[in-house]
Amino acid sequence: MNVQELEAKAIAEIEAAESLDALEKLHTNYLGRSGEYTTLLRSIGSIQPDQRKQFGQAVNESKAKLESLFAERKGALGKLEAQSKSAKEAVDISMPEYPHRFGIPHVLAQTIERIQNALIGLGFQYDEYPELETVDYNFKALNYPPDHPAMDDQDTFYLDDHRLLRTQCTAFQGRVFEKIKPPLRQFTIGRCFRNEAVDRTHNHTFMQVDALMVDKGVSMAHLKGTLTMFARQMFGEDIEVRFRPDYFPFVEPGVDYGVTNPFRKNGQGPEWLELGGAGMVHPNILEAYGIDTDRYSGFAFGLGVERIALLQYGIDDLRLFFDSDLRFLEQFPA
Ligand code: FA5
Repeated sequence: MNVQELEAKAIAEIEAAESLDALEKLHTNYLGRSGEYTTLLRSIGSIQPDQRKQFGQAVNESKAKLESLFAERKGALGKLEAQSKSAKEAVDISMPEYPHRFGIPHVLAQTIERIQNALIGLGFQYDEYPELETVDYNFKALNYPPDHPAMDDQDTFYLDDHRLLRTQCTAFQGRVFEKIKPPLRQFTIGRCFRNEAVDRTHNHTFMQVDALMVDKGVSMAHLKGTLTMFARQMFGEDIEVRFRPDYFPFVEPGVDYGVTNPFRKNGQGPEWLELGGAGMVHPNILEAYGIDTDRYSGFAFGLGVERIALLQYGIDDLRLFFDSDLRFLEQFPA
């Protein structure tokens, strides 16, 4: 190949090079130490002596021409590559951002907050108590005679002979009496556990709100007044309350507490719904904690939190609260 042919081939390839890498390789192939131009120069021995000078000059001029062509092409390709790199890395600020998903409090958490606000408004103080309780606080301190059948209604999960998962928040009473002297107004909300056949209104794990008030001259009238005010705050002014005699070992007298069903239409659905139990604190309990029953008396009540939520929202199955189904939960924005 003579100089002209080699140069023409090199120019065509330089112009066709599409990247700086490819161009670099071409440079080595043609102008590198063992490139095509070096090979061509070495062939000078086979040229007629009087033509050697001219040959040498032609090769060197061609090399110089190629060098400047390489430099030119290198500049152009460098620019192109920089442009496409920044185009690839560019942030498109006109793109809409991903929508944020904000959580909402669970419907039961909303009900709990309303219960807390209502009772705090009535002068009660809130605190939390253990779910894993002793048999003593859950039953014995609450005036259950040993082996009394009332305990059978509240079968639960025992860890051993002395510890169980509490069956009722009423278990908080012994702990309150041990640390607070009357006058006192305390309440708690928390999980309770029972060995229970699960249905629309019963679960093995559920929540109760329990309250306890002890002061001078506390009577059944205070209990009824408190639970009437509570019902109005939770369900509205039109609600009616009902108290019927009932038995719990820790109250005397004891009542069950129900409210009118706000979702009853045209005689459909139950007229009254039971929310829980209540009564005057049994004197045996006050005496066991050294409280003078000639001066002090008290009332207590314990209500189902899920039952309150069912009533507030007109839901007919408490199992929905535990299913974590967003289609249900999203219906209760805070
Ligand atoms: C009690 O647990 C008493 N400790 C209430 C009490 C407190 C009476 C203070 C007197 C003084 P009872 O077992 O009826 O009572 O339960 C009270 C309420 O808890 C029920 O009315 C119901 O609303 C709720 N409850 C009870 N068991 C379940 C359950 N398995 N699932 C959902 N809610 C329940």
